Amino acid sequence: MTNAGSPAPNDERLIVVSNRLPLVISESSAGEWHLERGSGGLVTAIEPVLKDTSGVWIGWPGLGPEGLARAEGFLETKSDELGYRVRGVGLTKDERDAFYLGFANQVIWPLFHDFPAQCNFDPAFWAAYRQVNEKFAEVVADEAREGDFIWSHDYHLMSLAQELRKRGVESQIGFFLHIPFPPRDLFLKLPWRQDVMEALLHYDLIGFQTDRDRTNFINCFVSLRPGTEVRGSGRVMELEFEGHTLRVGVFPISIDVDEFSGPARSPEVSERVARLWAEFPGRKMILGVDRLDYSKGIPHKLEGYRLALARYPELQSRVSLVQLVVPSREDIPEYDQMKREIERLVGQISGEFTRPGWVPIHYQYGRWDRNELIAHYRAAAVALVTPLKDGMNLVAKEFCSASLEGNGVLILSEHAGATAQLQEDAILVNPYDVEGVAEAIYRACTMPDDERKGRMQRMRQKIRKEDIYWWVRSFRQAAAGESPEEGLPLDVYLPSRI
Ligand code: GDG
Repeated sequence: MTNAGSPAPNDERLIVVSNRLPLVISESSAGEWHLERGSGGLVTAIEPVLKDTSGVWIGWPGLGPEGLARAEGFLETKSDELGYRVRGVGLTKDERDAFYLGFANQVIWPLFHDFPAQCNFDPAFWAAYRQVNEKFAEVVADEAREGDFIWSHDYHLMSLAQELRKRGVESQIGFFLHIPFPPRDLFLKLPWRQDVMEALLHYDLIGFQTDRDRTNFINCFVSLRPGTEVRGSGRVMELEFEGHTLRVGVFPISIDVDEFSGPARSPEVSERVARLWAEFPGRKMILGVDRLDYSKGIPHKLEGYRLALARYPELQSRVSLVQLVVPSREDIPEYDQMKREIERLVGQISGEFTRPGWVPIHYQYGRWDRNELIAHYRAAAVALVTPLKDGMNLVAKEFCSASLEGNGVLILSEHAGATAQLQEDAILVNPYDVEGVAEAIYRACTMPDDERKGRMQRMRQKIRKEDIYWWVRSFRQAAAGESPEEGLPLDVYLPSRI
């Protein structure tokens, strides 16, 4: 894993702070603690840096304050095994409800994903958000030493730096926003827009997924802080306001490519891929993998598929859509309504098109294990990734990395962050345009072999060039005031490329 931490910008200790720890701990009825480790590219890329710098990861371990107090000894022992320290922030059920389900997921998530009508601007949510950010800051401030670099993640922790400064922490503090940053007119709907901007100003570096998000942020910042001087261009820019300099950068997140291409090659996955192909004889598998969320545009996608089958009858019997919907935020009522709407549409497609020997849609609500997911990526002829809005969308990159035959076609929403990097070789769609989606499905399913291979090869190269290790290095370099490692040219999505 040497490529993960080197070249390190310096040997400063890294403190990572995220809403959730990369592990979940639970207590059995016999009072024994159990730990389940998280996986995924972010954890894989950050863990080696934490180990190299004797770093710490701070977050919520899924426990309340009392549970956490009882689990402290267990966490310490586990820290030795992990090779870096983990520290928990215990949250009560009320805090969790108002901070996480409330402010984070009923205010910021819908607003930043262009769904203002889904927002519940309950003032109690904002109060809880501040309070929980203070709680996180208490733990981080207790941990932080001079010379540390504190890296806070995502929309749950926008006030963290402000709370840390109040507690006298002078270390460099960086923030990465995993979700989009909204355009000015949307952000201005937030009743606490000034407070949120003020809070963000206390960071030294803010990273965004795309140039579009950064531009939105700068526009909001300048509107709310007239007199701001905007300096520079390229990957990292500077905002100067009343003597404070805030650096703002573009760092598209990615994956550890080998974590997908490696298992995709394994005998177990290869055997599963062969069985999947046998289950779809003479048919192309179109794959959709989405968390249950309105931002993922699953009903729009199903409408597009239905129209493709109706408008291009030659696709009937020749393609099948495998759609996995992964349970998420089940405590929020709107998510349950959306699930019912998805199931109604699946039923409609099945009822309209199924015939002996052919099932047009295979719908699953659940979670696959990693190898099952990778087998589907590799077996699929087409991936249908059509979020209405998405910070990046890692499924798109994972599909390309596992597409070993190199002939899969990626249909990608214009409104996913991944479009900035993959726009030349994916088939781009506006997910609101059902006819456009239907046409893209037809085009993907009838694309000549050479074209499919060329497009996929170029996308795989790009994903490898700016992988998750590049992402960690370049963010840390920018935070240390160095020029970040060169990546692909900063690309802005151009609708004319469709
Ligand atoms: C946020 C932003 C941004 C999915 N189904 C299964 C499964 N997954 C894994 C995928 C992928 C991850 O979940 C989903 O990542 P996304 O990027 O698509 O979306 P969010 O969860 O909304 O993440 C997003 C991301 O942060 C990173 O910055 O890209 O825009 O919203 O890794 O593989 N994994 C397994 N079984 C499944 O059934 N094992």
